[in-house]
Amino acid sequence: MALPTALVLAPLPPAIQPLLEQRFHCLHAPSPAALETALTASPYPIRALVGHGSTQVPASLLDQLPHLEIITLCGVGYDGVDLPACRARGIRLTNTPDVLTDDVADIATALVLLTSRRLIEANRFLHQNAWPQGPFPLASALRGKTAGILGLGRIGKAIATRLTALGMTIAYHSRHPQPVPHTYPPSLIDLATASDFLILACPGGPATHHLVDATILSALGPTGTLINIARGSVVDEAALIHALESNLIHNVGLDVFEHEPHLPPALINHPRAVLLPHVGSATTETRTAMGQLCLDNLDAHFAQKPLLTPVI
Ligand code: 8YV
Repeated sequence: MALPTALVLAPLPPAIQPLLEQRFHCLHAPSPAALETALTASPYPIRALVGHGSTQVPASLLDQLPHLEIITLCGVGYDGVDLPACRARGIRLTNTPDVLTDDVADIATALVLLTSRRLIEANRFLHQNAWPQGPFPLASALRGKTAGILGLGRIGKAIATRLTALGMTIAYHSRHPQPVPHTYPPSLIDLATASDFLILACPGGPATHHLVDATILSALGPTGTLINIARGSVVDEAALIHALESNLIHNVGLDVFEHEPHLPPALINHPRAVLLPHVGSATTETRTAMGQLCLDNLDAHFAQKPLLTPVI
């Protein structure tokens, strides 16, 4: 029997992709041109779509996939997928929560430490052999400082656990208060005002687009640090650059950006910007577990069994 056809907008991790190729006739489409070719040249109906947390699946693409049954994303985010359009077409969607929680929370914690203790500058200081000219300047301690977490889901809670262990006080704001031993400022601006570190761990998408704007950055204040491990779309990047350059905030630690993989030069060149290339879940162990979860969801779907991690 012919293998079902899967449109692969982003390959699964190296350990898993070969297993996908054994189960599906894979049409690889990493670019718009390749997608156009795949859509016109495929003699077989495309029944599955594989992507990652930032993959864009608009209704216009779904219109070109009349036989699509399931979208499986190698990532916890699914903000690029048109959920109402999927629901209207009866298309199922899966993501990969839980398996990446610890790694992403580790990166958020690393960014807090890198920014508070100025460790990137300290590393650069030695690579420039500047130590003989004098000591590296003092940085700031974490204990007693307030970490304000926007979005207290699995990742937000894991970040809170780590920062509590480092002696920080935790505040959070999310859609609803939760039964946790942390303060709950009633709005994002109240959270920013109360925070030394404002840490973004909320979903991406239209509901959070540019949630962190000039007003929020001004409330965070001239000694404040913005940490983003959520989605670049949550922050008005132009306002962030202005706040950095005008010393309205102290510094930033960013793993996500509005237009990945392209960053504005003003951010690239700013000495108080600690920047990472969206590596929150980027370990061999975690990405392999994410890829396996994608495969298991696809296997379950085509075997008419319950999905492991359904979104819809
Ligand atoms: C990406 C992420 O999916 O989980 C998410 O939503 O943003 C990342 O883990 C990853 O970079 C690609 O798999």
